[in-house]
Amino acid sequence: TKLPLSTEVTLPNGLKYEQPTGIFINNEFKPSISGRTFKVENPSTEQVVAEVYEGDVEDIEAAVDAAEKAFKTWSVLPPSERGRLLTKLADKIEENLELLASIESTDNGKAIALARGDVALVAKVLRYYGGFADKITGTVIETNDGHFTYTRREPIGVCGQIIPWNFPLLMWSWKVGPALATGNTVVLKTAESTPLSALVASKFAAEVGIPPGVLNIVSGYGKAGAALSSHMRVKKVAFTGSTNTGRSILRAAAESNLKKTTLELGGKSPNIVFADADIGKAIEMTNLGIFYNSGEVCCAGSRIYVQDTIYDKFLQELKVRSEANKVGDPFDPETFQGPQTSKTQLDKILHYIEVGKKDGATLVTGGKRLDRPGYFIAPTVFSDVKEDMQVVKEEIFGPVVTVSKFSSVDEVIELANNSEYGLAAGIHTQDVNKAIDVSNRLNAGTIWVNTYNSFHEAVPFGGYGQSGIGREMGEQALDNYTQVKAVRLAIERK
Ligand code: TXE
Repeated sequence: TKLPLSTEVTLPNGLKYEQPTGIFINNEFKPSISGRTFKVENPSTEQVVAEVYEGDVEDIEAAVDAAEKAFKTWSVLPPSERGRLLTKLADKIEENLELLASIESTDNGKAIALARGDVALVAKVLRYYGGFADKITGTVIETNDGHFTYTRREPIGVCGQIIPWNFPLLMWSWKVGPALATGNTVVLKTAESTPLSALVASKFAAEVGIPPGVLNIVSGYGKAGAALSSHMRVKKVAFTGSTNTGRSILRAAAESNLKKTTLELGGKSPNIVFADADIGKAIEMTNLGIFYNSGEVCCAGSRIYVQDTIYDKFLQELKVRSEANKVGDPFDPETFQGPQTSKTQLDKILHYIEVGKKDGATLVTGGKRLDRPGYFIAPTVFSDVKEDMQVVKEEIFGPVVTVSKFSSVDEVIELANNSEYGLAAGIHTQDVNKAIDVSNRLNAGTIWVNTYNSFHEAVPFGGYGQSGIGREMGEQALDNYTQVKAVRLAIERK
């Protein structure tokens, strides 16, 4: 029997809604061409929430056809009209905040309070880029050589976008907002473990009047993503996910049509606590830095460096603080940490915990799966680590942090920068001079001083080193989705 194109879902908090299940092309949900489907699991209960159609190469083809056709009209629409539609979509997302947040908590497993924050930021991102739509301008360049010269910033064409499962709807907005504002059209592939919210939000996009073919969504696995990154008619690809997959996307882009590529990849971000920090606040922010979103954050502060004179006290307080994090049902308003998003992620993290123990790190707290259904892991802190241990070098992407000791500023900068990644870094100090000096010397795309995981739609985000290429959010993201044309007119004096 064929899967219906919409199914009624009752979420764990009792909310009922209609979940679209199809591939979203030309503002319509359709079965995948192969007819194949896959099941979506609630990681808190290990139960199936819904089933959706699985897109593959041929669905990507159909979506690219639709996006290419829509580009002809969308790209030349008065920009304010594109802005108006994005703003309307932002309003619609906000009106449905509770539903979308509940879907995120069910599908990804994140605590409901965090999910509400995600969806609120989704609306802000769309509104921010909606506001930019009619403010994208070229320049006139005075060359004083008998020419009139100006530039235009033009959209690129069909954009392929591939997103992960840790912030399903937020990643959707970071990709879709700037692409649509600048006049591009989109084929977006969601992550196989979290396809639900993007389908609902895309239905809203159609409802507010975004024309058919402008935004197309394909649920599916890596193969569908690979079809996008190697597609000859996709002119730009944007990806968030693992560094390895990022590499294969860049390779596919190079081997196909040299499509413009932006990548937002992994990290192993240092979080530095100086002896002159407000220790209470530093504990809050290092705790939040790693355990926020169950540690499934690309910029998680997964390496804590503490100055030697406060090290013992800090470690003891962090142990107490992390043990106070409420881990459990994401719909409990008190919950801070939900389950890991999938069995695969759970197993990967538990493996790293074993490796850390075997390598001789001291397990200060946590280190185990909770004895209940769902993929829950106790907040885990390692101390007595060596810099070359796997748990210090590699991205674990879970609630696992290492704590090391340092004595001088120069030493901690060397330790912090000793990573192939460079997504973010945290500094905790009450000395402004030190904060600025250390910020200047750290190799990271974002530096948080006396805070952590603090995002804003106007602030660019992205990585140094192998953490990625390009910046998302802020004005910078508009560069990813526009290309500059220079026009030179010879002036004849008659
Ligand atoms: O990532 P993948 P996975 C890291 C984190 C995590 C690890 C593995 O360390 O434990 O990656 O997670 C699609 N061509 N991050 O396996 O494979 C895939 O379907 C094109 C960090 O989930 O990178 C999904 O939509 N696309 C990260 C997306 O890529 C392909 C967030 C991400 O999956 C593809 C997620 C291919 N060949 C994981 N193969 C962050 N930076 O926030 C897979 N995909």
